[in-house]
Amino acid sequence: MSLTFTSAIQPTIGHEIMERLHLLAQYTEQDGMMTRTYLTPAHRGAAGQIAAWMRDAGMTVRRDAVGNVIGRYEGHNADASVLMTGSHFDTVRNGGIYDGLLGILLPISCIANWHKQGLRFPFPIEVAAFSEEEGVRFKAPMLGSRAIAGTFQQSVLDHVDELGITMRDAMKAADFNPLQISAAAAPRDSIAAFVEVHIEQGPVLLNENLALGVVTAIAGATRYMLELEGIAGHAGTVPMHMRHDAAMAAAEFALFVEQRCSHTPELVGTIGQWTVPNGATNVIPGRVVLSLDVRAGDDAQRLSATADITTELERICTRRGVRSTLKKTYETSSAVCADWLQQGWHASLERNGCTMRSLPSGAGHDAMAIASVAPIAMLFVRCGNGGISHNPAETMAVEDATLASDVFMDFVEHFDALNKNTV
Ligand code: HGY
Ligand code: MN
Ligand code: MN
Repeated sequence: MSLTFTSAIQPTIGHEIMERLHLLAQYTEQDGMMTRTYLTPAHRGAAGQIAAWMRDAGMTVRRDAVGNVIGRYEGHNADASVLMTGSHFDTVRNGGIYDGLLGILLPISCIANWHKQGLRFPFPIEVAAFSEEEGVRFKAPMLGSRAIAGTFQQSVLDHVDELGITMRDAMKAADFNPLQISAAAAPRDSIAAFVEVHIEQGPVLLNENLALGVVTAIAGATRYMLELEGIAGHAGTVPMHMRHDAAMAAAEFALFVEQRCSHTPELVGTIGQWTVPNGATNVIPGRVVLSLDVRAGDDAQRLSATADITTELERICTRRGVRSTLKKTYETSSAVCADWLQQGWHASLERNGCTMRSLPSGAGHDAMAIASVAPIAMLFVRCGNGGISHNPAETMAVEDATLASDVFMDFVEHFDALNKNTV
């Protein structure tokens, strides 16, 4: 869909970003909804379009072994540590078109703006379009940014998708070499800083009528896949007290997760997937497969909650005569944003007439993965529709895209001085 501009409206950088966000949305694997999972044809199409926009903006483009698309805008000193920015271009199923993509397209449009002016910096800038962050297809998130951080776990290559295809085979089918993943890691100390622009995915900025905010820390998370095995049986003949009903065990477990996570600020627990394989109306569920996602800004809170939840799971299963198999698929500590980078964002907000607002991120981001090899910071952009995200109703305003671009360009234009002040 291309946005038509009346002569009255002067196209801004925000208009270009919004138009491209809508153009990229055509690369989906489910008609009528935004679903772009790792290494599907839709994913490949989006990667090609992003690479083309990077080249048009004066960048050289490379793809690494896990499919990250990395645009490089050379500076005056090619040996200087790089200022890296970027985000992910995969989506959840039936998600929004801004999550991740804003953090790729906004820097590309800003670099195109500098390129038009022939402006270069003392350092190179890299825009990383991370190939996989949501963890939808292979149940392990942040595969792209972990590869660059050098923390990719080889065991994930054996994870299978819903068709039983391993990540390893999916990579080979897409002409990527799993044996080359370790070569994707950024050389030590090669990244001066990683800064990510992302929609807030929450209501804080919207409720305070603020367009932008600076992230203080990103909540840590633990994810599991849980299989409950009871005894399938005839729905009409097995008395209630004689059942080993896997779905009822799951229901009691789910209500405990909700109760345990409801009394601590910033502690959340979510069962996002819940299936009764081969279930039928007239069969007592013998098997249930669930996902569990527990997060908190404070790592001790999260670990205390996961300990209580796993203890309660054993109690429920013992009492109901149901077997459980709990597999941790992901765990990451909370990541703190570097003070000096936060100050840099605040200075750019102030120079652009914005109110200073700091806030934590309950959502996970690629910045958490890169935090193991470089100082990180994030700029949040207001969401509309109550701040909803991971939902087709996700939205943001073109004016906020323009303001975020102005602040991002200001931040980069002042980065060299900022970086020098830290040595
Ligand atoms: O799950 C998250 O927080 C992120 O959207 N991947
Ligand atoms: Mn997301
Ligand atoms: Mn995201």
